[in-house]
Amino acid sequence: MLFSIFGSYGMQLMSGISPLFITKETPVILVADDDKSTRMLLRDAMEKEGYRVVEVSDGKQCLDVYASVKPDLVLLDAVMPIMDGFTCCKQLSKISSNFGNSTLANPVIESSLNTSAISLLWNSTPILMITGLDDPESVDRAFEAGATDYVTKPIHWAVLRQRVRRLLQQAQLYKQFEAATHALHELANIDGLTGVANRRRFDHYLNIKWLNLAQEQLPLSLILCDIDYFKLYNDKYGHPAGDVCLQKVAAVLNRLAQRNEDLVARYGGEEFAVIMPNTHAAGAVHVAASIQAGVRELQMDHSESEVSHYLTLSLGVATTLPSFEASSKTLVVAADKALYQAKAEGRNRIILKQLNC
Ligand code: GH3
Ligand code: MG
Ligand code: MG
Repeated sequence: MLFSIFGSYGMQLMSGISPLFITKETPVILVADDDKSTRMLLRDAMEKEGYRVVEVSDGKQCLDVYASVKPDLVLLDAVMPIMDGFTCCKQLSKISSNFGNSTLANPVIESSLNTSAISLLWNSTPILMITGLDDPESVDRAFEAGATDYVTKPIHWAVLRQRVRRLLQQAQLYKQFEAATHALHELANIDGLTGVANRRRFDHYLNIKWLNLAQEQLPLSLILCDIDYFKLYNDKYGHPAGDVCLQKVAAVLNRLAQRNEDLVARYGGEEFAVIMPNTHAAGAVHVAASIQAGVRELQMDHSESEVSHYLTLSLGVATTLPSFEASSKTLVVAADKALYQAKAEGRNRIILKQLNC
């Protein structure tokens, strides 16, 4: 496996230090140094290790190519014309921490695993500074600028090899950690069948929005919708077809609840919810009507239904002005009552309950 990973560099790699990390792609090293002969020596040493090398001759060029090269590690000279290594390092740290933040945006998981602290340590592509400056002030400046490690010239090649290797391993471990966190986030918050938020995420999000909107004195709307005669649908067309039906209904909801802050969730078996922050009753009923129409337009045969030849939904809509005295439960109870009434009055319809607004 390792030979296919490192391709034509495999034999040279084996003559160096032992190959420990397993990656499908050859690591890419971005070398920024204004001295051509140093760049050539670095390229030679890195290629011998099995890495791919991209060279630039100053900090500005390094920033320019960074996004397209997507290096696994940057070897950065401190003293260069146009833009020095310290300035470049600062900019690079900013860019890569912005990339990293988006992957850890979930508050539930982030707080429970304290990943934010870890991401602060390892949220970027490692930057190894190589320089003739070894006075304490320059070393401090390099780390303050965001360098991950520091070696001085003349280069001790065995040390450099080991440092590069260790930094690449750590970066890769961090990526694996991020992927695992992402998978955990999916498991904890996403409904496996339909891909929309699950009940846990629904509860969490509703509570957060309740408090935010109580503070801002803005309305909060909730739609609860339930497929009509779904038991009969399963009985007639089979459980797998019922599953496909749930996926299609979820897709309609996702398409039609368009606002940034809207959240579509699977509330229970064949019941879905849409949380709509900062939405008045009229707006919520409008969305509910478009959802009802969207499901009708799927024209999914439902020969056992007593209200239509096609699959239909009953929808309960509730709107309120959240307050710190009441809890988000009141909104759920109101939407549930509205849904119950929609069922009782004949199904395939929308009922609205407004609370205190
Ligand atoms: P109503 O119009 O009153 O809502 O009637 P209904 O038959 O839709 O409601 P009921 O609560 O009696 O039945 C719900 C059905 O939903 C029964 C259950 O098997 C089905 N169901 C719940 N979760 C799933 C699922 O994940 N997949 C499938 N295929 N069916 C599910
Ligand atoms: Mg139902
Ligand atoms: Mg039901």
